[in-house]
Amino acid sequence: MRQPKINDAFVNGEKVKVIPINRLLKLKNEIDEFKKNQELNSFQKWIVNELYRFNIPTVELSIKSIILIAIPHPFYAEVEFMKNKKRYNFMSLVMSDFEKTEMTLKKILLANKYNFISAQDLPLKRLAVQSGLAVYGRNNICYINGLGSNFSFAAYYSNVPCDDEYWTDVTIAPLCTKCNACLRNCPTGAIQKNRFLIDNEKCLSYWNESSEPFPEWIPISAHHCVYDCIKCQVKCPMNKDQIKNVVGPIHFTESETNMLLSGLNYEQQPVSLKKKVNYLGLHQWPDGISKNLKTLFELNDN
Ligand code: B12
Ligand code: SF4
Ligand code: SF4
Repeated sequence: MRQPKINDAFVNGEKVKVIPINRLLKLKNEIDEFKKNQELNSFQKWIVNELYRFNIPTVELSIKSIILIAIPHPFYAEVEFMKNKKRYNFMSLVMSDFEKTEMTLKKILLANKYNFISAQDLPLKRLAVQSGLAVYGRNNICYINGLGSNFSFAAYYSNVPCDDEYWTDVTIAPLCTKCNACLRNCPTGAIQKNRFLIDNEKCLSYWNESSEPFPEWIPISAHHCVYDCIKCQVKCPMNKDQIKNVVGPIHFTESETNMLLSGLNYEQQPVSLKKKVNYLGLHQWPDGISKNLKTLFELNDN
């Protein structure tokens, strides 16, 4: 049977790659090799040893491929909070629309008598780069022509046949050889001069996704986002067209701000607040948001 034209079904800038399932074992062996030869911190060890899953699930579907989709999203949102009658402006990331992507995939695959299931905890960047969908940037984030780094990946196992032989070594974007803008703009020194792999335990995103207090070595001036961090992407020349793709301001009233500060359970939030929370993706890090907001208010009050 022939492969359906999955790419043509997506009309919002998504980029799709169908990868033969046997590449997963190849990738597992390559990551095993990487683990043997590299000194890794505890977080990296946890990711490569505990998080990644290389077992092909035993399900009714006869899995033949992985469908990897890069789903664009606005570069970031300007967000506006009211606190003690004062207005505060910060940045926030915006979620990719995973639901819509999955619906589109379902429509095209079912129409062609194929099916899929969600694939969790694959090494998505390596899959994308080695299958030729993306390249690594010096900041360790993936880039795709036309999207910059401004997308999230979603992966699915499917019974769509695929005989694409292409598989390359890890590749870095050519522009990175003459540019260090991300390294210079990283507020915590997570991007290292002498090593490609970032120190992910130093990455601001690691700390503001967690409920742990910020360590003292992170300068208060580093904080700019309600969660995560955009510093190594905003100054990147490969994102020059993405800078126009900013949404907002998204306004949070005084009472909404207080609800977020109090760490109120996301399920208990009023619908209007929940909508904003889901759009921005604040619900992903319920433990971090209140702590991050307090730090941002403190920074702006001084
Ligand atoms: C854990 C995690 C985090 C952690 C750790 C990040 C890290 N770099 O390790 C934290 C919380 C810090 C984080 C932050 C971010 N994350 Co994150 N994260 C993940 C997750 C779950 C795993 C990442 C991972 O595998 N890390 C382990 C290291 C070892 O893997 P690696 O970075 O790919 O390293 C490889 C390369 O360095 C390569 N390599 C080694 N030497 C060399 C040398 C050369 C020259 C080359 C080219 C390559 C190369 O081999 C390494 C091993 O495979 C993935 C989702 C997934 N399941 O893949 C999302 C994911 C990577 N994150 C994503 C995003 C968007 C981010 C942030 C940009 C969010 C933000 N705005 O702050 C930041 C970026 C931070 C950064 N500079 O990397 C996206 C990336 C999309 C994209 N465009 O690439 C992903 C894919 C999630 C998704 N569903 O889309 N993240
Ligand atoms: S800022 Fe420069 S070095 Fe960093 S990813 Fe972009 S092009 Fe590469
Ligand atoms: S996300 Fe922020 S802290 Fe992490 S590497 Fe990029 S600039 Fe540095």
